[in-house]
Amino acid sequence: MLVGVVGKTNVGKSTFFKAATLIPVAIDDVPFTTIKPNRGMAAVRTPCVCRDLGVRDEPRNSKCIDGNRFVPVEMLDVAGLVKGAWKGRGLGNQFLDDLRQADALIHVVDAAGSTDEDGNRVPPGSRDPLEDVMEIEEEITRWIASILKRDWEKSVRTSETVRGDPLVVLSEKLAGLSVSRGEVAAALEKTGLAGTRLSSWKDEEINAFASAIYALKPKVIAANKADMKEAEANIESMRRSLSIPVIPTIAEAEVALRLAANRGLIDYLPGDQAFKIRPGAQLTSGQQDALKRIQQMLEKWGSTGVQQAINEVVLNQYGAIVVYPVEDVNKYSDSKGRVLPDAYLVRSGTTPKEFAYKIHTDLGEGYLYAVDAVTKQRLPEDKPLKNRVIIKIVSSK
Ligand SMILES: Nc1nc2c(ncn2[C@@H]2O[C@H](COP(=O)(O)OP(=O)(O)O)[C@@H](O)[C@H]2O)c(=O)[nH]1
Ligand SMILES: [Mg+2]
Repeated sequence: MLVGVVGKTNVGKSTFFKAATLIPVAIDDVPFTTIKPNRGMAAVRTPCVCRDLGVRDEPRNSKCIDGNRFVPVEMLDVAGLVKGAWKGRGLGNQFLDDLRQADALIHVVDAAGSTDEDGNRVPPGSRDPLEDVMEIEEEITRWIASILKRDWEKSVRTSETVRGDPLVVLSEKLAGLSVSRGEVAAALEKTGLAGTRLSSWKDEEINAFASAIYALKPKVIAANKADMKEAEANIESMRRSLSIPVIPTIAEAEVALRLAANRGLIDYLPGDQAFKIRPGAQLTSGQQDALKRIQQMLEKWGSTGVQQAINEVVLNQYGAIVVYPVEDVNKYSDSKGRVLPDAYLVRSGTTPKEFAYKIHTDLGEGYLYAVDAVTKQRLPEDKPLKNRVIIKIVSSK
């Protein structure tokens, strides 16, 4: 799965991305610093099954620290969207095209209101971040509508050949946007357009449908720059007005904490509510001051919010579960004896057979049956997997 980090310029997208992946990327005040999309691996933090089972694991595709399994998820840092992007303004459609592949979105806003609509610096408090939320939603919705409107007459004709059912035609048009047929059906229901003929659709119907499609995209708002005093009131007002989760974030502080932890100066895991300076850590007075300030922010907000935003969008909004495939159901290990080597994120509803295909086409094609390693019971091939299941797949290939 792929999480896209979207938002206006200068709100802290690249800082968020760097914090989440700790890949050094260009961080700058200049608009369009991030011209090429950056891809990296972030992680979801989940309680590892190793503690429940009382085993010592040896992760390969993921990390387990103090009983926390960090499961990888791909992340894309997209350059700042600007108003009119859907018409090709700024780097326009390039941003939007990058977003096609995203299964879920983290929409970063400047909660302190310190950047204007084009991402230029303004005194904190002068911009209402709610407007940024609305504008980006508007851009993405218009963009979806513009894709639908391409070759509209042809789509209408094609839809008539499939008994006027728009579902097939619309699904095909949106297939490149990581929008499933089920989502198209849900958007048709929600807008009351199910069962109508495309030939009867005007701009209004197309726009309403595009908006419903965007509403289905799993997303959260990362209310960034929460360290600035102007942010608090804006966060409250966004929470009142929006139906999606608003998570206060301090991306800059998360970068500092992860770097300090990587250098062995502090004990800190992404998502923690506090950190500890390690005994004997050599800190400059500047570092000490910075850590003190960060400590105060953590006390105020509970965390830097970066890990929380990733977890929220992947686990709760997208609905991912964690699955641990193994070879040996007694040792919970792979063929080389590594205990609980891998953890995968898949969307809830995924069946054992679908999961087999996700790991390897051969495993899916040769699928015979699957076993729950804990209960040793066979799992029905068409029943959704449960979160944190440890599964052995038996395949003829
Ligand atoms: N106060 C504050 N500033 C931040 C935070 N995160 C990023 N910034 C600053 O915001 C500016 C833009 O950051 P950048 O990540 O390049 O934004 P992007 O254009 O959205 O990718 C930089 O000056 C960052 O240092 C934060 O959590 N708090
Ligand atoms: Mg950037």
